[in-house]
Amino acid sequence: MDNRNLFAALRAAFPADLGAIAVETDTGLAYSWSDLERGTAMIANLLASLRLEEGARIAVQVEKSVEAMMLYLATLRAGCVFLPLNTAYQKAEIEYFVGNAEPAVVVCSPANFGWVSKIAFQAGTHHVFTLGEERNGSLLERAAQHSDRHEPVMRGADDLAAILYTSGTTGRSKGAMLTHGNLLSNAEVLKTYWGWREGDVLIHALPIFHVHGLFVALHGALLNGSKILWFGKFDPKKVIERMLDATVFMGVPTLYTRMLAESRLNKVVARNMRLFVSGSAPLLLETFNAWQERTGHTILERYGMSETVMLTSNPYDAKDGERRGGTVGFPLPGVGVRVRDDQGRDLPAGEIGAIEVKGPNVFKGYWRMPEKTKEEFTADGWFRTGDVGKIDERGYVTIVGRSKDLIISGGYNVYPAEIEGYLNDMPGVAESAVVGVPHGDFGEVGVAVVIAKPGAQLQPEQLIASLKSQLANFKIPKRCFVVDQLPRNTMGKVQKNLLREQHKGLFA
Ligand code: MCA
Ligand code: AMP
Repeated sequence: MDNRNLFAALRAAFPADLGAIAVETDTGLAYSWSDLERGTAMIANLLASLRLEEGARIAVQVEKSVEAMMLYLATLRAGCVFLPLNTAYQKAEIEYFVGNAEPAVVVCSPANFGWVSKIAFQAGTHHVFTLGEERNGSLLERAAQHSDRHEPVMRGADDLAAILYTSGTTGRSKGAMLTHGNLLSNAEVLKTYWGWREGDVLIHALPIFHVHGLFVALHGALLNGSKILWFGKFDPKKVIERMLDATVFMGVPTLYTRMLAESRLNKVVARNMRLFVSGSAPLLLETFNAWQERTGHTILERYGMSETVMLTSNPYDAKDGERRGGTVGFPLPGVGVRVRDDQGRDLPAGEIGAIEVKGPNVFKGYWRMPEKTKEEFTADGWFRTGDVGKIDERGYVTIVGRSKDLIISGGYNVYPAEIEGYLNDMPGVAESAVVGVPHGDFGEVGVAVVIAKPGAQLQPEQLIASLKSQLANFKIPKRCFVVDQLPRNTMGKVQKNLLREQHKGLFA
């Protein structure tokens, strides 16, 4: 049986000259393809030496680094399951993920070892390593003792490769189980569809704990044997400075609006680029138009999910049609997209309904949540995205909203239900509602509206400070109001749309 291990496919695409540079970092480091080969082999051998059970999870919460990227590739190589965690997550969040996923190994940053290792050991994890941003920490020290030769473990297309937590709109996060086949099939489709070619160079400025940076950008470059210009953190000036040396860039809308704010951005610096991809959150038409006017390039917007990797894309080749701002393009080859009403009937072109999808890229289900998984698939096996949209008569998909209560802020998902849960647990709070309002930089941010218990005196800044001490920083509402009552419909349900309307001018 041929090995369908994703790493084997990525490794097969390495250029013949392994001495060539694979990654150049914004801190002046250079890694050859041979460094990637040897580094991932040594880490894979370290993992193999631990004699972990089949399907063992490797949970990772470390700052972005090339070594962190190698840890991801080594996890695939060793046939384990990679579980990336946002570096902004704090104690309560990590406790949930580690308790739910029960990883065999946890890798954390040296600074967090104290509290992370305690959580890990309490959850039954036997191995906790550290990995710093300066190629320091116990993981690399231990890996250095192992051979730099390793045969990728045999894996089938249906075997798990990664688990990505994507919070449930109602309460706790769900672990989306992605297989080697989900990831490889999608990477192969995108390689062709986005015209990856000899000589391409990718600018990688996204985090590597989410789908966009970890799979879409990274797999795109690796599966094409392309050099990566690696940025530990997004800095618009630095990215613009390196654009002349690159051909492909992927980002969330916030990255585009921040680069547009730089006077250095113009047609000259962008003249060697061939592709700018945007996704993870809606790209405003004004951003789409401003980019075209300023750089001469038409951003290619695409649509994906943690549960499905990429679903649709605006065309790369003009022969397939124009890139239409405000739409997310056509279903990718092999992907089914349909729009249905709430009786489950297909809607005619142009009518708005629930977006459902199907294809080899659609995940296996939610980790240890068979009931929840079943709810999210239709009887005929289509996945309910929770997005609301339409398909026009030319086949373009447009996302017009979400049925799931979700705020996408700077490309990160923020779930009002989770924030409301924390607010409602605070002394003196009777009830709360968190809604998304437009924001010039992050696209959309959360605003909290809170009702005090009779006689309680609530200070908004104290509520925010309390949230900050418990939740990832990007989730914290940017404003908090204490009010006497919340607008409700006849069924007594809070009318969040009225709250959004009331506060929509806060950050415009
Ligand atoms: C940072 N802050 C934020 C966000 N990021 N607030 C709201 N939303 C955010 N996204 C706040 C911090 O809390 C902090 O506030 C202050 O901004 C500065 O923090 P810092 O980390 O320095 O911010 P930054 O460097 O400016 O980060 C902004 C960013 C980052 C570069 C846009 O958010 C980012 O890299 N976003 C990309 C997310 C991503 O990869 N999405 C793909 C998901 P304070 O000082 O008060 O604490 S995958 C996906 O969605 C699907 C599958 C798909 O289709 O791709
Ligand atoms: P995640 O939960 O991180 O997988 O994010 C997936 C969600 O991001 C999708 O269900 C959409 O709501 C949203 N999304 C992704 N790409 C786009 C896009 N191009 N335009 C609008 N929303 C998007």
